[in-house]
Amino acid sequence: MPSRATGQALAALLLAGLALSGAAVADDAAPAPRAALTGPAGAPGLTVLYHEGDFGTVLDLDADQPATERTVATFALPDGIREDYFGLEYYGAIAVPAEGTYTFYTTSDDGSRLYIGETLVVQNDYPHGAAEQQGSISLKAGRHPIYVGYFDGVVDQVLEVRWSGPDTTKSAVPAEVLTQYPKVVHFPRDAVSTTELEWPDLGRHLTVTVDTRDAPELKAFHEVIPDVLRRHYPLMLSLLTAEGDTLPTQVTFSVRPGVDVPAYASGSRIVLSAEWFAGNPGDLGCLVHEFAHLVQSYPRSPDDAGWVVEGIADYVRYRVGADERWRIPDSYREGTHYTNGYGVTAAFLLYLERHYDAELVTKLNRALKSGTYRQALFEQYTGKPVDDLWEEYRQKSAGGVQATAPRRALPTPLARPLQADLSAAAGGEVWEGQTAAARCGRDTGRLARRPSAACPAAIS
Ligand SMILES: [Ca+2]
Ligand SMILES: [Ca+2]
Ligand SMILES: [Zn+2]
Repeated sequence: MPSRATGQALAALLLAGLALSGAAVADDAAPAPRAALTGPAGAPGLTVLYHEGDFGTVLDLDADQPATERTVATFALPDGIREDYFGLEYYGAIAVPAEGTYTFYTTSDDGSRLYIGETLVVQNDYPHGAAEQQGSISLKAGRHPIYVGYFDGVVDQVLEVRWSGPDTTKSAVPAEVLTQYPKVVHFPRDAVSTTELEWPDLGRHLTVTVDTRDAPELKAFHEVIPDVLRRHYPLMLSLLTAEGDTLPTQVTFSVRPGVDVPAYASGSRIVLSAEWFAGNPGDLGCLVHEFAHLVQSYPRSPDDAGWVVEGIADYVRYRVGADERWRIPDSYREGTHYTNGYGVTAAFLLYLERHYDAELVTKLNRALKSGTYRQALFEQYTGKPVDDLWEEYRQKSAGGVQATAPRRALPTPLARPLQADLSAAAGGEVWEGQTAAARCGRDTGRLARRPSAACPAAIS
């Protein structure tokens, strides 16, 4: 069992992380142009390392043993490589004709990253279809180390590298400006941690991998995330599982920049938005919501069940209470409907458990797991159609009836001091159910929506 001291240490770690990220953001002075390399230029061309494997990010390439190493003229997919599941690392030096700001562009399918020296200039990493990203850097005239890492998973493979500058319009980087030079880019290998969690009395174990290679400001998550699961997984199991269920034994949390929802679950991976969690490091309930999807792992849910799936995930989030600032509606809110999912549905489910069937969510969860869920089950379990139940909830709670049931007590005493510190760190903001819905990508909100990353699709 973690001690109270551990909780305070975690809070301190998180606060240290916040201070770090604050310092990084504040440093917005225009940097001096990067100094050029000295000494004689190397032979023409670039070195390219060819890797074979199922890489989810360019960051995986540095630690992998390449299959081949050769010299190529410029950035183009070389001959003799496979069509899927490979990676390439190009490195050398690029000669810029005059001092100034240069913009680099990569178009890639799947991910790519471009560095000048050890500075990340183009972040276009992670699995995706052909897409262009760009970035700029101020350079002195002369040669500068350049590195482009690229990987392809499946389907199409595309890599194009362009640049533009004071006297150069946007065009492919030509072979004439490229010469050989050693690789200077290496990725952190200590930013991926694996924690083995065990609950001997439950006969359960879980391997938790946390990857913050692209979010150094969130390194406290290597302790925070396993701690959230260590404390809350038993209650999640009691809410969502029965004897004989197949349960996740491994989960990877990847913190990535450029994810336009706060988090989503896909397979055994939970992808967290680096920007969201840098601003909201105490949003531990979001981790619970996403991990609930892994425990749910419903087979094929009917198309009209998405709201129940998301409602149950937020019901679990509420019952677990990992984040005390997060609230679900405590009464009907004008304009909401039970099919909204998330906190709105969670509050409705709590109302139904209080007034009709204390085991309602357990039963709905079992039906979803066994592929027998249908909306008529609400009537079977409560004696009333779901629309009638909602109308009743709407009218009663307009009269002040509270919908919420008491939360289960937190399993350890460390939650409160930790949460108090986290709340203070994030400005004491209180998140509510409606906002939480936006935060899973289903509704408009602070972050743009991306239906493909929405929770129901990701877990189906
Ligand atoms: Ca391919
Ligand atoms: Ca591809
Ligand atoms: Zn969700």
